[in-house]
Amino acid sequence: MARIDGALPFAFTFDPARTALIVIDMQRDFIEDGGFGASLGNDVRPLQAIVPTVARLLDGARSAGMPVIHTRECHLPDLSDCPPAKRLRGKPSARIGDAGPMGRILIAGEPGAEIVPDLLPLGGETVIDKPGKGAFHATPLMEVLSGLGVTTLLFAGVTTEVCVQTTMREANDRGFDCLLVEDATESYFPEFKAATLAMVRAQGAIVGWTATTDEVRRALGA
Ligand code: TIU
Repeated sequence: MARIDGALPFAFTFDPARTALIVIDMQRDFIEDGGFGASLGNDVRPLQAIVPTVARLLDGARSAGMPVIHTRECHLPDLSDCPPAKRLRGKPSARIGDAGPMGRILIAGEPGAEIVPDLLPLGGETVIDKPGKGAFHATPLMEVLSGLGVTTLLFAGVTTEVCVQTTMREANDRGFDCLLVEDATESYFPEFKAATLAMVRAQGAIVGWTATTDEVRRALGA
């Protein structure tokens, strides 16, 4: 068993052989100018800043032989999996499916929907395309995790309070012990990231634990 004494709200004990790392939506559409995140009016630079940290976390997980699952929020080219309620909400500068500098916004197969070059999945790693914010909704993720026999999930990616938190809550309800790697996740809103970390840990780890990339790497012997 591995143990992170400094995890919050209390020490986190886990079996690395029954643990997977889930990296949520580290896509150009959220991290680079001209994508979906920017179209919503956000400054994408804080998200760019965590890429090296996520790379170090990936390195630690891969060195430990831990399964890695990458997700991508994106839709079919005909938008049949994008509810109008999602596409038409608000007044973004470009909507899902519109043409942008990285191809059609949040559409599978377009350059913007790809994971950023520094974090590209390796052969053999699972990539889950998801139409929702949560990665369990309308995807095979649960079957993939059952097949791997994992009971514990480590989470990284963007954005903390939207797709990462939604997926972590979905996983918590499905019986997984969940740990959010706090410096390997980011939000466009610092106060929302801080609030998410606090609410995850509150009430005796009601959603799960938090720890840093270095703490996770040390626990994995990296
Ligand atoms: N807008 C925002 O903060 N996030 C998303 O739309 N998707 C993800 O978090 N991946």
